[in-house]
Amino acid sequence: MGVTDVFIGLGSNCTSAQELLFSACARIAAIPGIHERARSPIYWTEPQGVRDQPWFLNCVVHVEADESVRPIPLLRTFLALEQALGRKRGPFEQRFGPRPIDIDLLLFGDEVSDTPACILPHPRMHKRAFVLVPLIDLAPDLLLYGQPLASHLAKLCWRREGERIYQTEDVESPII
Ligand code: PH2
Ligand code: MG
Ligand code: MG
Repeated sequence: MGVTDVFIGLGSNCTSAQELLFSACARIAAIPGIHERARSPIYWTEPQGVRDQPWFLNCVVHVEADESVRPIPLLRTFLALEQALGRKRGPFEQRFGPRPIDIDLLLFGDEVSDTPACILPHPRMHKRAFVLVPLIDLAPDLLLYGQPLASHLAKLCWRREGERIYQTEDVESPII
């Protein structure tokens, strides 16, 4: 069977965002059965979904998972890591709002899943320049829904200035 290539999206818009991303990366690399392959650069990204909040730091991590790792338990581990790093979930936390850390499972090999517990590929990744740009840094040849990542990016209204990624929401196909 061998190993599976897994891509993970990380985001934070707290004052200590960079430390939180580094800390999350270290904790992900320490998960049994996971081996880190590469980290993208960290980008400053314009908030999507809820516009009126601080800019985010985002990056993508590529890990290899051995056969002992499955997507749903891995998602549970990510939730526990988010909590350990100070994330609260509950009625007072705004969907798409500010957060100390968000750890999203983007791709688990070629697996496709549409259950409430686990949607793969991540359902909004193809609409988000803050995911596609760092993912292209790591895996420029990857296909998503049979198309190159760059062709998904080309459909978005975005621009890059150095490490900054701006994205204007497309009213025809809202990101939410
Ligand atoms: N995460 C969200 C909502 N909006 N915007 C940016 N730029 N980066 C994020 O990581 C992000 C977001 C919900 O997970
Ligand atoms: Mg997210
Ligand atoms: Mg999340």
